[in-house]
Amino acid sequence: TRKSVGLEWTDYHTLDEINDWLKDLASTNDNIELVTAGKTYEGRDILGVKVSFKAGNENRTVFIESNIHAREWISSAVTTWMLNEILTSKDSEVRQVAESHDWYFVPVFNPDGFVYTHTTDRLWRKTRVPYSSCYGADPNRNWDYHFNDGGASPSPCSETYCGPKAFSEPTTKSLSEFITTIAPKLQAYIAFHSYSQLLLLPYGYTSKHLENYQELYDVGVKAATSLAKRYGTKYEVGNIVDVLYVASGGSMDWVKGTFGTRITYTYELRDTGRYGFVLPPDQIIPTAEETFDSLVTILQEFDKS
Ligand code: ING
Ligand code: ZN
Repeated sequence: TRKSVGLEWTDYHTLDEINDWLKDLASTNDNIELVTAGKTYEGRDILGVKVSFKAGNENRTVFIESNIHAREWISSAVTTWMLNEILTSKDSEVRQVAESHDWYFVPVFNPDGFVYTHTTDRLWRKTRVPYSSCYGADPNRNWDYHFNDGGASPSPCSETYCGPKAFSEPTTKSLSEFITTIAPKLQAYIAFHSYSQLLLLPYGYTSKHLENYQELYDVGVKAATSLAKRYGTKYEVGNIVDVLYVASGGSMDWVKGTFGTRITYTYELRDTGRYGFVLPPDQIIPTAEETFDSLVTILQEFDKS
C-alpha cells in the first residue's frame, strides 16, 4: 500500500527532493528499504533503496548506479523513473522482470558535485574535494582497478583527474565498501552516464575483450534494438575503448575486475550533442521509457540462459 509518489519526471529535481522521495518510498512500502550506500567529503549521505518483492531472488540482484558525474542529470532522472516503474507498472513482462530480481537503486553517486551543479556550476563533473588550487577528482577514474592506467590525468585541475590515489574520494571509497558487502549476490551492475547514446561494455583500461564479451555484446545489440523501437533512438554497442576512449579507474571496470559480475553495462544516454549534458526536461520521460525497455530486454535475455 503505497501513497502517490511525490516526484514528477517533467522536470529535474534537487538532491533533497530525490532523497525525500526515496525516504518516503521506504517508509510507506514494505518492499523497500532505505540504504545509506556511502558518505561524501562534505558530509552528505549517499542514499539509495533496496527493492525486494519476494524472498529467493538474492542471487539475481541488480545494482543501478547514476550521476557519478555531477552534470549528467538525465542519469538520475532515468534511474528514479525506472524505480517508480518497477514499483507501479502493470505490464506483465515488466512485473515478471521486476519481481524476479532484487534491486538496488542509488540515483546520485556524487551528491556534493550534484548539489554544486544546482547552486553554482551546471557543468561541474567531479567531486568537491579540494586539491591544491583546484577542486575535485573524477569519481569515475578513482576506483581501485587498473587505477591511473590510461585515459586519466594526474593533474588536479583536469576534468579527468584520477585523484592522489585509488579511493582517495570518500564517495568512491564508501560506495566500494557498500558494493563489496553485496557483491556475492550481484547478477548485474548497470551504470548510467550521458551523453552519446552508447551501450558500453568493460573494460575502459584495455581494448582486450573480456571473457564474456560475446554474450554481453550479443545481448547489448538486442537491447539497442528494443531501445530503438519506441522512438527510433539509435545506440552503438561495444567495448569502452573501441567505441569511446581509454578510461581507467571506472566503477564498472572495478566491479567486473574485482568480482567478475556477469552482467555489466554502462549507458551513455541521450543525446548525441545537440543539448549534451543540458538535455531538456521534456526528454526525461521518453529517454527513461526507451532505456527501461532495453534494460528489461537485457534481464530477460540473461534469465533465459
Ligand atoms: N563517460 C564515461 C567516463 O567516465 C566511461 C565513460 C564509462 C569510462 C565507464 C569508463 C568506464 O568518461 C562520461 N560521459 O562520463
Ligand atoms: Zn559520466
